[in-house]
Formats: sequence, C-alpha cells, structure tokens
Amino acid sequence: MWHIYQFPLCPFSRKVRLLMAEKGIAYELQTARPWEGEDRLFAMNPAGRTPVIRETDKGLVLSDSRAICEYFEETVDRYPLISGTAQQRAEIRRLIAMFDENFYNDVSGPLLLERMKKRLVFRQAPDAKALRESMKLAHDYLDYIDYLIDNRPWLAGATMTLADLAAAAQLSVADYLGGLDWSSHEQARGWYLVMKSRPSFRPLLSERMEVIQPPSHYAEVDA
Ligand SMILES: N[C@@H](CCC(=O)N[C@@H](CS)C(=O)NCC(=O)O)C(=O)O
Repeated sequence: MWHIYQFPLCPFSRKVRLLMAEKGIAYELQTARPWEGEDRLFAMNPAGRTPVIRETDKGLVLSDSRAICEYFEETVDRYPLISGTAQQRAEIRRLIAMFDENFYNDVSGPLLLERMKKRLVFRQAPDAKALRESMKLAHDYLDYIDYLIDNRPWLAGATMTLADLAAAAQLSVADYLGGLDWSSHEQARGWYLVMKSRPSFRPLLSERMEVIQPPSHYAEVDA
C-alpha cells in the first residue's frame, strides 16, 4: 500500500493524488507539515517538501511530484496521462511546467503564504497588496485557459492528460483560498467543473485545512 505524506492544500500532492486515483492506485494519507521542519519528512526527502510517497511492502520512497507522476506513468499502463506523439507529449509537459512553476510562483504559492502560512506559522495578517497581485495574475491564467479551451477539448489537446490534472490541482488550491474570480471565464469555468465532477476529485473537495474554510462555491460541481 502506498502512503502519501502531504497536507490538504499542497497543490503538488493534489496532482499526485489525482493521477493515482485516475490510474486506480490505492493510497492512504499521512499528514506532513513541511513548515514545521519535521525530521520524519527530511529523512524521506532531504528537500523537506511534500509530497513524498512510501510503499511499505517494497520499502520504496519517492519524492517530487513530477518524479512521482512520471514513475507511475512508466510503471502503470492504465490511463496513460503523458501520451501521443513526441510533439504532443512536449505540449503536455510545457503546460505541466507552466502550472507547477509559473502558476505556483505567481498565484497558489503567494496565496498559501498569505492565507495559510501567515495564519498558522507566523501569526500575522495577510498582506492585502500581495493578495490583490496574485488575484490579478490568476485572472491572466484563467484568460489563457479560456483561450486553450476555445481551441481544444482539453488543455493539451484531444484527451485529458496530466496537464489538466496539474492545472486543476493548482487552481483548486487557489480557489479554496478565495483567489479566483470565475466571472467572465466561461470556458475555464466549464472545463474546471468537468474536472471537479470526476470521481478522482471528490476526496480533495471534501477535505478541509484546519481553521481555513473555503468559499461556498469551492466544492460545488454544478455552480
Ligand atoms: N517541485 C516540488 C515542489 C514541492 C513543494 O514546493 N512543496 C511545498 C508544499 S506545497 C513545500 O513542501 N514547501 C516547503 C515549505 O513550505 O517549507 C514538487 O513538484 O513536488
């Protein structure tokens, strides 16, 4: 059995959980709070970051969401999520990088700092200017998703891929933290509602981070 060391609002852990659920790989959740500098987490991942996954029977420990996702993509045939021609795979990887790196640095990372870490760790109020800036940048990413969905059924092309899971994982954290205004983003909203309706997404939507509550629309799949 796989164990995932994570916390409910880690977007990289969310991506791994979505991929494992889509591929039908069972797992159990273990809470890890990287900001507490736990020895247990550093012993498994010297980078001190979530997610880490551990297979108890095989004694296997993997870290870094991209390394983990590629591991399952290479070892589990069910539901390929980085597939197609070399050009199509490059497009999937480009979009994964955009959401894992750019979106996280511009939107979900700052929101996690302002709305979660400052509250739980630093006991500080969020910086209103930083929140406004990340919400403004979020609007640009939603515009880009509108554009992609105007031109293709899924973000990277004709089928659902890891790019959709990576993007939805990051967006779901930003949405939980009240950082997304979906009005005037019909295509992005429609695509995200389809993602939210998938059985793989349901467990994520029902989880809550201690003391931080999401807006009412967060878990709705028909709104
Ligand atoms: N590239 C890594 C990024 C992982 C990452 O940044 N995780 C965050 C939580 S979402 C973390 O553990 N940060 C360290 C901290 O908060 O101290 C991956 O894809 O797994």
